[in-house]
Amino acid sequence: QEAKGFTLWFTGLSGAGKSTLAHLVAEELRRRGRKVEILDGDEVRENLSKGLGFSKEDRDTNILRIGYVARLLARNGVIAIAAAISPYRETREKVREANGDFVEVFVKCPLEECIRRDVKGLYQKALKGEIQQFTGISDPYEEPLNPEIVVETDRQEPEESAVLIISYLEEHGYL
Ligand code: GGZ
Repeated sequence: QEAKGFTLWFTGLSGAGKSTLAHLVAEELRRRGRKVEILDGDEVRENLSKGLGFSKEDRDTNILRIGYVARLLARNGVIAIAAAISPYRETREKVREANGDFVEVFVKCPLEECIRRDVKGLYQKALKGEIQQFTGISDPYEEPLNPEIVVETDRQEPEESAVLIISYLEEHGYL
């Protein structure tokens, strides 16, 4: 009997560490013989969501598309890992309802730390007004109220956060 798929959903600010964690967790899950796909916001936006912007409507469309693909994968035994800002609580909840087995990971990092890291230089541009509707600067981020898992990337190494996530999955019968 094939292992059951599910949706592992990373939400958090740009630069909080969603992609890094998604890849670390994916690596460990594959090591355990599981099938995994990563749906990363900025990659999805080059393919499935090409042409979408950052209005609430476009972000919601992006998130519902990612949720839909994750659903198709999960029902075929794949662990679908989504890593997208997904700033709107209600939209994340819609995906949760639609997908069933859904584990929300809040990748928590203070805005100040994301600005300090500024891996891609986007925060500087947003602060100067060169990018509009930038999450955390000029656009909202609604923190999850009851995420299954919270990792604090300004206080934990990525490896520690990954271990917490894997442990949660083990303890709750996903692995
Ligand atoms: C937020 C933006 C924006 C604006 C470009 N707001 O850290 P990154 O660079 O690589 O990831 C961010 C990505 C956000 O795409 P998502 O699909 O995750 O967003 S959402 O879930 O809200 O649909 C960031 C970059 O695109 N980026 N402009 N205005 N992030």
